[in-house]
Amino acid sequence: MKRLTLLTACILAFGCAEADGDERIWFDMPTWSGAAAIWAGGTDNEWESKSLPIGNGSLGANVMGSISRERLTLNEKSLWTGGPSVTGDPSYYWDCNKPAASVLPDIRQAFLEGDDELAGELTRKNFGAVPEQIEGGRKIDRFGYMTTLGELLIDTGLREGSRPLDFDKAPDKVNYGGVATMKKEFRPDVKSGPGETVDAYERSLSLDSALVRVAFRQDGVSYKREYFVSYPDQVMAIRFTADRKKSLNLCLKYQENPIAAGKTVSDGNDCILYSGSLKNNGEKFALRVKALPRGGKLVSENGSITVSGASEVVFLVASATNYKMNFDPDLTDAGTYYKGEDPCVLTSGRIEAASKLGWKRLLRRHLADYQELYKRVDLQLGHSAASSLPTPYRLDKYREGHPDPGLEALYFQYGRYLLIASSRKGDMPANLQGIWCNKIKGPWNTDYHNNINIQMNYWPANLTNLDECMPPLVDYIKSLQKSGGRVARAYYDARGWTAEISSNIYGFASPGDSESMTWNLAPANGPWLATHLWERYAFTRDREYLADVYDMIAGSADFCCDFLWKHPDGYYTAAPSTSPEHGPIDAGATFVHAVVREVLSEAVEAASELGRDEERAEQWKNVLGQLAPYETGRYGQLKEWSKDIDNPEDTHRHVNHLFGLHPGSSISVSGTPELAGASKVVLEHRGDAGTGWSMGWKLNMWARLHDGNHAYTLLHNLLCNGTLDNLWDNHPPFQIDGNFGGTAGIAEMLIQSHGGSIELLPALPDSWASGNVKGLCARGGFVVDIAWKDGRLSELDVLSAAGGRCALEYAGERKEFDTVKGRKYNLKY
Ligand code: FUC
Repeated sequence: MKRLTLLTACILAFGCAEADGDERIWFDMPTWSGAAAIWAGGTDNEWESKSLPIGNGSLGANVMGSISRERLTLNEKSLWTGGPSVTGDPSYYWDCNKPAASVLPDIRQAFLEGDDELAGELTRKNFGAVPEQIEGGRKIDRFGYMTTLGELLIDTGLREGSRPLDFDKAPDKVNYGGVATMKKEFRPDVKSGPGETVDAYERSLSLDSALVRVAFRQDGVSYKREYFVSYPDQVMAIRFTADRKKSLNLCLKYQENPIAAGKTVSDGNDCILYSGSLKNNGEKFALRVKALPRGGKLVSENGSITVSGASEVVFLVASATNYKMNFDPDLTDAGTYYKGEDPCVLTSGRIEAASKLGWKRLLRRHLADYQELYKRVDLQLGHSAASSLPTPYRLDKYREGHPDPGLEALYFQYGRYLLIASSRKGDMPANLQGIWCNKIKGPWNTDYHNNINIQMNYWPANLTNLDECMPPLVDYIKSLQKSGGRVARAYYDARGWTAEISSNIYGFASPGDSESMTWNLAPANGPWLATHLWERYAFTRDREYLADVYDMIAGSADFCCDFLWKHPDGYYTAAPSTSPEHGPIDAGATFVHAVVREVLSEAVEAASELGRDEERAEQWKNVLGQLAPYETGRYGQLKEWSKDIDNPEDTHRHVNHLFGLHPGSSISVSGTPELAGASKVVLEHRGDAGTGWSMGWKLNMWARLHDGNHAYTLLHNLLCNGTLDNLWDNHPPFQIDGNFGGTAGIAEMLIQSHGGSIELLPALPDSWASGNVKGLCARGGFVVDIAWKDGRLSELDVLSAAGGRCALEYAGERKEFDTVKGRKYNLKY
């Protein structure tokens, strides 16, 4: 079908896009029903860019929306291999640290003598973990990975649309302007005009309601499917309807993850139950599906559910594992993380309760829960002609250079949606793919990477009014305390705790066993995580919360004091250290000092806020006062390493040495203009391309430099070169951090509060001449609504959620006043 005709048809057929608002991601083409999980021998070219994700923080699903078979990929966030039970001997898991601290004096001496090679060699040999255990000639993977929960396949008995193109021959790589390589989206030419097999097809995710809908017509019958995952009721609910009575003939089957041992059985006449355990570590899990049809015949036998001649069918899906977060694990107990309730019992209770509620009440409860969070923030950047187009075409038009501020606002809100769907209280945090992975073993184990990725996931949380998404991150940090204390002692003879490059759901804090130190030597990652504990307080001013997390902040500050080396020149220095994930093993990487600077200042503030630890805080202040300072190099750049070896041609994706600019606060345009200038030189050298998250981070940094137009360039690049058709961030492959970095960056363009005042419109680009945003949060406990016209602030309301003094800055003008908790202030500039 020609583009023009198709677009016109879309606008006519889906005028409802307007009614639903701009806040939806949608497709006008079904995916191919013949696709199947790669691990089941299939081809799955469309999952990454065409599926629509839903979730409630623990249960996640992707809707494919194909015609003759619906396919849902499933995840339960705590379904992980590895951990202390992997060999039945927990010491194998807990005793993998090397006693490296004793080698530190030799490494430092080597640096002093100018023998960097020896310092590097000693570091490489000692700062990894002991190698993985070999059993029966096989390496036993103690770290593990999040694995798929399997898939639900629902055969519909309908005819597939015609498909002239062969999927297997799809070119899968294309280079967009030399910026980033991404998978080429590949559109099947399914006929979608009237009279064809499939007509008026639409698959959409509404951000307003966290609902996926699939709708189409075939042979004069309109079919509709709806999907959501409820946090309050802990089930996924699916509803199939048709506008001609008795025309639904469905057969639902569960496709099991082959690395598990288990069985799917029918449970009564309307339910199936899978119960099993991972072969690798014995983690137990269950999945239960129950059908509630209206009319027709229902049979459940041999592990499948068949409904024939029904007018409506609701499926309820529940899943659970026996994993339970454990902040004080027994290091001698292989099952220390598997003390959760029996997953069969848990899922049975959830399904029973949900069946009693029924579709309508489940939906109402889901909407009440979700919308309370989502609707707190509204962003309007302007309308665009392309807003009613299916998302892939809209993205194409944007790539062709057509402005689409609505798409940028949609991308902003999508990050908030994804965070609500992947991070709710009671579970581990959003991982590298949030909660959505279609593989047995996904990229980088679908784990928690501590050298940018998990932190980026949480940048938008408080800033965009989603404090309820923070508890999983706080719990994750808690889960690293015990093991992190062992790491601090073994490698640095330090008090407190830290965590190295990657973690899992089993409190893994050690390095990996690799000698590749640019990623494996990462002791600043624990302190970086600790800064998030303080940040949450800075936004909420919740003293009870601060008292709860204080020991973790203080422990991190202690760790920093101990792991630094007092160099004979008088400065506390990180030796050995690295800048992620390139360059030499250094005698003082800027990134590490920047993180230490942040966490020590925060610990000092936290102690004073709570009136605790006066003496201890003196030590923190003392180290802070003698910390190796920032330095500029021969190009005027902020130096990345202790030597002036930066290469202006280096376009590496990591820009961690600018940590003080963002997410930290030790570098700012007004407070440290020279350092801000030196940071700008670095950003210019690094360039405006990169992997998805890298562009997301640079967007935030340019916003902090108050250069709205350059920040906008990065946002534009992120959308053009690092975004898939379903608006997922593309590293490549799909990695969710860039979505969150993008959302936070857009917020940072509109409001900043890291420097002691609330800066309004600090980085407004020319492209957003007029607009408004409601509900963004600022440190100090303020909620800000602003509108602007022709590039000038026109309206301003500040709600004081915590009382206290409020300082505002706009266009060089400062206003300061005392506030009363709970009062809203309308101000003029
Ligand atoms: C860090 C990054 C990579 C990737 C990985 C998951 O190591 O440097 O680009 O995002 O995490």
